[in-house]
Amino acid sequence: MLEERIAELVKNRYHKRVEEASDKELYEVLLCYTKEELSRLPRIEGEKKLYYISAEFLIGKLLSNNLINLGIYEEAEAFLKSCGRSLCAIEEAEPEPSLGNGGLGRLAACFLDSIATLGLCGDGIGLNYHMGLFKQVFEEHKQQEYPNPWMEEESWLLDTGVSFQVPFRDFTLTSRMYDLDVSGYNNGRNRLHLFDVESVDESIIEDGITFDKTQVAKNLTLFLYPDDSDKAGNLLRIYQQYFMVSSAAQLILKECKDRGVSLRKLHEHVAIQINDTHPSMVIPELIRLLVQEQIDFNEAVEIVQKTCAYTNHTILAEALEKWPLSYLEQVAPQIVPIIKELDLRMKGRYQDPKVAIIDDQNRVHMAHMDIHYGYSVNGVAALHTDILKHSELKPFYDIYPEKFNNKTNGITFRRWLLHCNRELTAWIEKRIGSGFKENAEELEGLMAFAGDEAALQSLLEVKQQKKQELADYLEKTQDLILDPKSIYDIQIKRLHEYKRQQMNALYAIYKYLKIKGGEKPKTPITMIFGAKAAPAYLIAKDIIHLILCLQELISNDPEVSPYLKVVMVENYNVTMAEHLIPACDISEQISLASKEASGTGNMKFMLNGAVTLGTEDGANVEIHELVGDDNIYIFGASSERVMAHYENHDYRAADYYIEDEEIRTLLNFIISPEMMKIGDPYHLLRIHAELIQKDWFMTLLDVKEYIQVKEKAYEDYEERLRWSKKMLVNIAKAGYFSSDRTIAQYNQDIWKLR
Ligand code: Z15
Repeated sequence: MLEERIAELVKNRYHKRVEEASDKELYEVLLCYTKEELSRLPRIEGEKKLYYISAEFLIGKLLSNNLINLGIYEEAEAFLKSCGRSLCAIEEAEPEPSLGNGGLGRLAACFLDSIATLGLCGDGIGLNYHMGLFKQVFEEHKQQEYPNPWMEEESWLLDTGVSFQVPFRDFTLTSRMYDLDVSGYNNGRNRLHLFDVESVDESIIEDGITFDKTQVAKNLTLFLYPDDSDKAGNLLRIYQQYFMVSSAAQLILKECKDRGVSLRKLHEHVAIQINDTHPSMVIPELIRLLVQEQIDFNEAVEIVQKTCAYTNHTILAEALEKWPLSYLEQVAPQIVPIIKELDLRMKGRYQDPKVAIIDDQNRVHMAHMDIHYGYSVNGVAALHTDILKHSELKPFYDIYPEKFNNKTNGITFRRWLLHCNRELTAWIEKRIGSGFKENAEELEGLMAFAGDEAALQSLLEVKQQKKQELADYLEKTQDLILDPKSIYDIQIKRLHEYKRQQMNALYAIYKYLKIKGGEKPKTPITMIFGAKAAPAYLIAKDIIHLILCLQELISNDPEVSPYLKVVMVENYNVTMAEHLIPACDISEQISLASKEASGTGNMKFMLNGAVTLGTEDGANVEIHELVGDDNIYIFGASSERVMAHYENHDYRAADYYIEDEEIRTLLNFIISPEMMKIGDPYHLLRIHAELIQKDWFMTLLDVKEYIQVKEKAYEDYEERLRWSKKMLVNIAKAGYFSSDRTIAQYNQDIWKLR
């Protein structure tokens, strides 16, 4: 069936045999074939339906994901192989949709996979950004941004023909709905609805990623969150958000009417999950539309309150959206009186200005609206939810203790194990059977092999193969040469000061100087970075510059380069992560405690047998509890201590610089003549000064213990079988972090779909 249909498609389209077609042609045929198969899957239905609204869905490539979930990957691979073709090579031809920045968007994609896998009726709703996130290119050791078009003539998108009118103050736009089928693993399908503007015009993009921000009808869905550092950027973001939620609200009400559901009972048939505050305007928009449907305002508020649930993903103040009322007036004045009324009602009940929706500067606190007018507020890891309850959102927790709940994040094992690490999957299956593919907790059964030398030895061989494969891939795609015999120490995530890539860079300096001084590591070390910086985040870009300069300095130093290599991969994205994670020995999760809400890369690494070097932050805390002290490297100040420093304003980086010679040496190397010769003194001086004068995320507080603990990890790596046991325990305990578990909990506690 599969064989005949694929051969037929190749013949009809290209008048070729499978053996003769190009990889790109075969990709297009597989795309077409897989779409046919997807359309045959039954839609998942239910009395109650979830809508997961998110500004980002970082779905990654979809071909192998769909083949795996359809249960036909092996068959397709075997058939192609019999024609002398490689499915892996064909996958390379697929463009990656980059409809997300990082963790938040990737989480939404993992959730869609698990919702369908659990057979829950739930669709995603988002925007169809034509260029997605920018493409990162390194020029003169600096990040440059370019557009990243990902939509081709043939794609996974289905034009539904469904469209809505979205009313703005100065004009009305027509939204058009494009769908992606979301297959469950051995289950039916849901959909991801991506709304687009019919009038979008890619030709207004100038050089790089700049464009006329005032031409909203032409630019609305061009890019994912473009520069928001100025007013035009902020306004555009509000335009995008309102466009998304108005389309969403209209779709939800339309589907209810089509199902014959009375809108007065909306909450019995619909749950809406608001992913961070980007979709928060769905609350006033739904109220507006229900009132238009002749429902009384008070009742509309009650209905919406029983329908909407909010997930918080950060406590970083700058990431919590507060829109000036005047901006909302400019974009969508029709929701402003509703927001004002919602605010007045709460001001009548609670006098504490900390819980006001509209503050004394006339800014609308989107999260506050979600908490007052939703029925659930959840954090994304145990520590994060604790901080929300007892510190960040304490005044709200005091009012609504019953609304707060934790849902520790998770990842889909289909992509982050079965797809990206087939060798490890086979290794596991050989030992505990295939039940773990349906029930991740069965990985625990691997604990029986903790003393099995043959199993531990072969686990090391699997890791070695993935390291070799990464070296081959990076050589082919980025001209980078890796030593597969070295330790792979990897930090991949968005670039942000709180994630502290700068601390890892200081380690590179430390090690460089040690090697120069004659202390060579027993096993060579490869430090791998991957990170995009927001275009307007200057310090983040300086940190990239620092890392790229170190990369060059070290690779040009024959005394050091056999023992230490620093590489920063270009344009880090989901596809790159799928190559890097299986090859990793040491997973860097070194955020300043209290700042990383959860992290999800930490879980992907653990599942692939990397050992974590991290702080007690986000989900690292739960990883630590699960694997125990012997199977993780923990360092750094506790979240309590960090929060106390902020409260008391008593952290001074300069004191560390002045009083600690070792720290001074590391920092001063940044502006040493050898570095200034390679890099741009302006940027190196700026990051040097930043670390001494501000260091807002307390690098210098933790850097010495970080170095110490990392040295210990490298030392332990030498005892290969003991190390392999640590790897095994990490894999065995990773079951908890399956997004199937996370979604089952969302459903049990929040959505109650069945
Ligand atoms: C984002 O990726 C995250 C939080 C945000 O508020 C925004 Cl705007 C983007 C991340 C968190 O930083 C990370 O810790 C968490 O694991 C992830 O969301 C998913 O919850």
